[in-house]
Amino acid sequence: MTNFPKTIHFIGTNTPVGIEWSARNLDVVGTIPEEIDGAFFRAVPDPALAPMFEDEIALSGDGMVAKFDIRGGVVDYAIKYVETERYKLEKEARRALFGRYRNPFTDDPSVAGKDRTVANTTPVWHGGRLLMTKEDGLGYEIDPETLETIGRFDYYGALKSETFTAHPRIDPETGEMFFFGYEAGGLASLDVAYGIADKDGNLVSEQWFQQPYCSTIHDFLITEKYAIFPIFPTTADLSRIEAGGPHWAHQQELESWVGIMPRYGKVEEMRWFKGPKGVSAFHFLNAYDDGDRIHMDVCLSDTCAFQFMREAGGVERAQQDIQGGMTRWSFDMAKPGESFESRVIGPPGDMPRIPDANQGRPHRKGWYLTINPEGGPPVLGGPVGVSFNMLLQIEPGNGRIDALPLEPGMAINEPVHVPSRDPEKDGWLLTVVDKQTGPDSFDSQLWVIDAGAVSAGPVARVPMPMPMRAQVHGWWVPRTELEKARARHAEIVPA
Ligand code: V55
Ligand code: FE
Repeated sequence: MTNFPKTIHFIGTNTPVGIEWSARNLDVVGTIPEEIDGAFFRAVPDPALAPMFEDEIALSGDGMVAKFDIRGGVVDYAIKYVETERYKLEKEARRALFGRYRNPFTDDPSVAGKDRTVANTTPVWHGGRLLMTKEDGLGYEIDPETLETIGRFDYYGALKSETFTAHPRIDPETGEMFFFGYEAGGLASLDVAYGIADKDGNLVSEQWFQQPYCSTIHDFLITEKYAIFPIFPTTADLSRIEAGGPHWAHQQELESWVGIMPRYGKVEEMRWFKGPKGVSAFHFLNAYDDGDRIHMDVCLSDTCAFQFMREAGGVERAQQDIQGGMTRWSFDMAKPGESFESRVIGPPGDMPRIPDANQGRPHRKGWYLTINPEGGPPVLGGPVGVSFNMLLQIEPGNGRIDALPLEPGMAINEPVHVPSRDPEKDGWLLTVVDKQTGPDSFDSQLWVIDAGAVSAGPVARVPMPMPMRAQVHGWWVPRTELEKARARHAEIVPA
């Protein structure tokens, strides 16, 4: 793979791999607990072809869907490309036809009007369906057993939005999926679609509203009562895009906003709260109701984490100079006004996780990734170009922090959480860890970590026999869910 640009987007753990492969009965060092029974799906961007432009970025890599299938302490692995319309067109042409990130005006004229999404951000499981998602388009449905692509998923024509978030939220009690799509009505439009699918995966509502300016709404939140849409000032401009320029530019002088509406209410009930200027967050740990108050935990930074978005907005700030912290924003819904409270509850970091059962409910613990200042120079790679090298556990209630720092030259990807059958236990974290062995070469391992004892390190490790490109997000699906989906499919399509 020597024909890729030698930029941060294609070196280190972003070195293209481009190999579809599978292996059964991988070696396990240590013992994987029996109660870990299911599939760890991963979204891995991996460009199949060298880009049209030298300034191509990591976020445009073709989506690959990977699966660790774990049962009885045994691990199987497989990874395949998501066969998006874009992937298939470029495969046929044997060269890149789609140009810059989220800019169709830079494409080869032969693909005008074709679906540009690469479905590379989150594998989402809901209603017995696996979707590979990216926020610039609709999800692609994937066969969870073969990893083959079934096709673009629009709820059988019911969904009107042109886009579907990579961060839907699922209520653990009702099984409903709450989701949104921004730029729902087209490139740089202010339209945001807010949707609900019932536990069986049927679309039951879709409402549209307008955001204050066209921002990148990467993630949102639900509580038992509310849906929460945070808006940060990284904005799109249609004339800039039409001129072939960047889709996003960070505007340091612009306010942020938080829109909050009853989650089963009408979008007209949205209340807008005004936040600090210039801040940014891509992910939220969780939110919950506390009487009339709402608390939400934000992976907040004082500017946008993506260099190419800062540059486009004229923000000159080196990656290592970005400040931030895990920040709790608290809203009093009984009081009028636009203001809310803010306090830092943990170190800076991102890729947060809570147990699925705590979604929208109070969380006692949360896990996320950070850069350890004492961990040596961070490994290059990942979505923003530098990798995390420490796993953190926070307990917002008492301020306690536990950490698993990695050795210098190591990188950690976002974990998934697997619940324990023992209510006294915190469950397990599964994550892929990379150790640098050369400029663009790594030994990667799947680690199984006791979520209640992260500093103790992994209880089991699975050395991987092939190179692994940096993951974005993952999703844990218990065996019972996989089997229910398989049984339902067998009813519909008798073997
Ligand atoms: C993110 C990731 C994306 C994207 C936009 O993590 C934002 C944030 C992997 O793709 O297109
Ligand atoms: Fe994300």
